[in-house]
Amino acid sequence: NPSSPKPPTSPSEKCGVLNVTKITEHGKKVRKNWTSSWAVLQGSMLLFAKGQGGGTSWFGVGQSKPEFTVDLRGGSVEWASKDKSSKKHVIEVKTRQGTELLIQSENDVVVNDWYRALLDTISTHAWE
Ligand code: I3S
Repeated sequence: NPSSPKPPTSPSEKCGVLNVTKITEHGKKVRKNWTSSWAVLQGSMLLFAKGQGGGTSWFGVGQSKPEFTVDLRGGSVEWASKDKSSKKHVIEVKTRQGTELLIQSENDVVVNDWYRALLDTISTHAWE
């Protein structure tokens, strides 16, 4: 219903540093390339910007191009199975466009927070 009011910001807006790698692009398997990225969740979009020397500052986002952005609408999120990565606390994100990402942090609290936020986002935008 386009006339229904929406809150000004989504409860799932979030940012922080994560390790990320694509594993599939346009439905094709790609080679893993884990990088530390500044991740921003806004609306249904999840954006990654290469950190400036691993920094966590917003200035880095302004200065560097976003590495890539994925649209979470119609996507899915789950805990990655052991065969996807040997790392701990790994989330697998699949998009409707055929991109699969692994996101990870050594900090389990950080990862649990992201897991919840990503699920929120997907359910909030499920009918768009
Ligand atoms: O799933 P894989 O192929 O075992 O992933 C590992 C590789 O990408 C490896 O790099 P090489 O492409 O040089 O083999 C990475 O260094 C590892 O981190 C990858 O595995 P993990 O289990 O860390 O996701």
